[in-house]
Amino acid sequence: MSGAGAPKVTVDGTGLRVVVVAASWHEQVMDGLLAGTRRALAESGADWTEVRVPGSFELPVAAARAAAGGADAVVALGVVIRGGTPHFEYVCSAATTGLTDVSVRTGVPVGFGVLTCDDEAQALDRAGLEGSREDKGAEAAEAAVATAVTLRDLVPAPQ
Ligand code: DLZ
Repeated sequence: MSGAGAPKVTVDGTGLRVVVVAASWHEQVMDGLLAGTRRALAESGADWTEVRVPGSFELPVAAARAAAGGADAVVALGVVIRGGTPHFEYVCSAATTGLTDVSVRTGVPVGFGVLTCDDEAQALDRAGLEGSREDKGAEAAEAAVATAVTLRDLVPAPQ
């Protein structure tokens, strides 16, 4: 998927409570994603907390708990790099389907900051590090905050 055409999203997230759920595989890339997310959340004015899980497979359950606990938005960060077995497809599919399910079922937007890459070079290029072409951690945070603001102003959340 190309990053071309991405919008520049800036919103006022003051008063929003955001939970960042972050996997732990591929430390250097994760550090970049987390830094981008922190930067974007600070710029938006939102308050946030961070929780770490072992791998991207564990992101949906952490996101579900955050949503049930009253978060206005969740940002999910992870890095999955293709190996020589079908494991890659299973972890990517579980993370993607699980996070989609959490957002649709709970009405709490989940920013999708899970990189699914063929190799580490692709991941580094999207990590928001010096020399990266893209900053997917920031993009995921901006998307989550923007969607939370849109939903808040659209209709009250179901009780
Ligand atoms: C097992 C595994 C592998 C092989 N690769 C990754 C990866 O590239 N990125 C990631 O976030 N997690 C990986 N995992 C771990 C799984 O997500 C999960 O934590 C384990 O299967 C334990 O449930």
